[in-house]
Amino acid sequence: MSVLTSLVQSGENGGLIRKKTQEVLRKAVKIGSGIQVKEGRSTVVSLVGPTGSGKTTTVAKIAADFALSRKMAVSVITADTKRIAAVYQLKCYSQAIGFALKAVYSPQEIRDAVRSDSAQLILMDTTGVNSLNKKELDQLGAFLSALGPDEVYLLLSATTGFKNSIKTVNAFKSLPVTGLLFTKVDEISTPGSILSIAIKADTPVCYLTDGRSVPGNIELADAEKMAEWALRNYA
Ligand SMILES: Nc1nc2c(ncn2[C@@H]2O[C@H](COP(=O)(O)OP(=O)(O)OP(=O)(O)O)[C@@H](O)[C@H]2O)c(=O)[nH]1
Ligand SMILES: [Mg+2]
Repeated sequence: MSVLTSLVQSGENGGLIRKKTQEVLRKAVKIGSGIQVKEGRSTVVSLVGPTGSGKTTTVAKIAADFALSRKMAVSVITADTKRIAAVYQLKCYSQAIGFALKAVYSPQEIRDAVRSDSAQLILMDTTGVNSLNKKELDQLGAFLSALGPDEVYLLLSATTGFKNSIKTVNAFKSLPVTGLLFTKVDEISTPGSILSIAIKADTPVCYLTDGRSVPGNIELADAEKMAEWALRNYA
């Protein structure tokens, strides 16, 4: 039995210790406010991350939230033109949800696409990056420089685990990441590891996703809830 388990289970004091521990954890994790749409100009947000971390699905979820629930003009730019069917995947969502979609092949095309786009929210999907590959990271960096984003969210799959997630966070430090977005939270039984990653990364957590449904299965990060998760196994 771990020290924490025995403490939170220690008779009358257990509840108090649990409450205090939760409070410490809640204060230790940074939480971002999520996308704040600007007045009078487009707000530009890019999702980046390792291959298969959920970037395209999450772009569609965010696009659906802003276009359908908030009735805003949304457009999506995809810089993922290498993988077979990558553009097709977004095209299906764009038709179902009703957002404009543009594929770009170079940093110059990104500049032109943003300049000629008047949508309230512009989202950019990107190619999955192998964080051990500096060339791929540099290429992504060039695309982000051309985009000039307000926010860049690094997507981490909750299934990846602490060590590899921190390696990814460190590798992406060369890019202008403004927040973390954890995906696939529904696939793990110990979501407390997310809290450890967030605290170690010292970067605000903005959103969590917990399923494959589009629209839906995305919510703003909540420190209270995350701290509660961390202690779930110490009931
Ligand atoms: N369970 C679960 N699956 C998810 C979630 N988000 C995405 N997925 C699934 O994860 C897989 C990969 O999602 P994509 O959105 O294609 O990931 P990606 O990062 O765009 O992948 P690449 O473009 O190949 O790098 C798909 O099968 C999605 O349905 C989530 O929150 N929970
Ligand atoms: Mg993708």
